[in-house]
Amino acid sequence: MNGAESLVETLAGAGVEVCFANPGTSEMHFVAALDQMGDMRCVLGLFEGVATGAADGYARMADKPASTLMHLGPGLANGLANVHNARRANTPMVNIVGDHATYHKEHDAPLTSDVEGVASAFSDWVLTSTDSRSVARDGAAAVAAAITPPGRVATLILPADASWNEADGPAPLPPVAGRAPVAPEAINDVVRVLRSGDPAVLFLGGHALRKPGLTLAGRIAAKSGARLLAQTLNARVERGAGRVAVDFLPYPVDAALATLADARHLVLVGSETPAAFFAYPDKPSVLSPPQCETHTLAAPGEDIVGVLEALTEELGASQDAAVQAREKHSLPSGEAITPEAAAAAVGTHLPEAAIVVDEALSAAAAFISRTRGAAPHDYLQVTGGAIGIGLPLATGAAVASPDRKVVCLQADGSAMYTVQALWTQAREGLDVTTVLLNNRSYAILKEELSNVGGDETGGRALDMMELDRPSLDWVGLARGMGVEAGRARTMQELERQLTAGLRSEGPYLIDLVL
Ligand SMILES: Cc1ncc(C[n+]2csc(CCOP(=O)(O)OP(=O)(O)O)c2C)c(N)n1
Repeated sequence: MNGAESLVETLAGAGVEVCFANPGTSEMHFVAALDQMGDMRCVLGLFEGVATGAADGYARMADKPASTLMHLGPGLANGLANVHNARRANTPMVNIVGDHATYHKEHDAPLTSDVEGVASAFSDWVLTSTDSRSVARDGAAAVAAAITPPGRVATLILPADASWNEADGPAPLPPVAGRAPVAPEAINDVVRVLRSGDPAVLFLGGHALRKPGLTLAGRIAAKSGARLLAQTLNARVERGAGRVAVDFLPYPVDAALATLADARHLVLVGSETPAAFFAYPDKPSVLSPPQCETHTLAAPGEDIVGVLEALTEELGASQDAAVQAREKHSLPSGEAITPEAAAAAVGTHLPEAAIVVDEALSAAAAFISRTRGAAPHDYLQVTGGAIGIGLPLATGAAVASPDRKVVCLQADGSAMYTVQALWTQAREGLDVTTVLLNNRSYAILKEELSNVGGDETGGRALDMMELDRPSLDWVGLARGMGVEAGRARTMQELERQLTAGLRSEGPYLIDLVL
């Protein structure tokens, strides 16, 4: 057995079932090992950002890591924006990055770079295997690092000779610490706050937004009068009819400030202290008001559900909160499609147990609001604000959840970063309906231009935000990659296209002309 084979067997033995890959020469032994070992599904992405975004989507739904396979420093660099998003989602991820053979590095061949340097900026754990006999142990350590709560990015760099030289065999997964229990003092502090009658917000993130956590948070809110609020961008929220409803902190600074204006206490439950996405002239960076005290009930890696259980007991909060009612929107019969009307149609027709991927950007608020009372679904967002994740995230989510419909709400500019994901969806026959929000512009940047005081700008600046010269043929692009597609210019056409897309069991793209 060589080093690469020992690695594949180690990963598979540790529960890593899928590898999202874009390989090169230095990874050929790993690729060959995938074939020989046969325990791992290998999914090809035609750009590394597709592989990393798909690994993120997979892990968000499967609750365990996928591996990626990338080609030296440049391959990894191509994938990093979505590694960043994954890290911000606390996604467990195992990146395998091939490198030159150890003895070849000194020759400074064209693909030589500081791979550890490239990896370090976006990984929680980085290691270069020194030789073939340590590869299995290193691989097991990488999986252990990735699944350490709340979920981390581990990058293992694999020199070619560590791949092809003789190894001893696979290595077992070392022990991994579970979620740490919360200190009783933190619980007591929050009990005191919630009993005080002061206006309090339970600010939810991570597993607090899955059904068991939300149900408990709902009871605590019902008993204490505290308000529930989720982070602006979340890895995965279980929402829709029958679930405890939770609003997301809005993205625009003024709206976020207004949402938190009357809070006297902000209780972090698996979330981070809310900060503005960007600084703006004359606006604060911190979104909670000055008189508001922040209390950490549970850090993202702590036992969030356990502490919510303890808190419900302490407060005697045994009554379930009211749950979200099913909402069906009356669909406007007018001709033009607006983001709001499109969102109402999607919310009304969303199938039960769908996975919704939201890279809708300027239309996101409309979709969040109109899917609130949709059939129960999971909602996945762009956690790190690096665009170009929607199509890959949907791809990975569909690989993880073959029995569920994935609906990808995809802004057009962002789609173009990783459009190759459509080809992977076709190749793998994935059940993804993409609603492509074709507004032919970087619309959100136009808003941002005026937010930073750039109202006076002229045509040249605005031209950097227009995608209409030439306009993109989305139906043609999708079909060119093997994905069925149709165009909707009116609400009637959208309804027809939604029916076709949701009925299809493979990938389908709706070019929604806004
Ligand atoms: C990796 C990365 N590059 C650039 C940006 C800056 N950026 C934010 S939004 C945006 C344009 C988004 O346009 P589109 O996806 O069409 O959505 P719309 O604003 O039209 O709704 C850009 C370029 C970013 N957030 N991430």
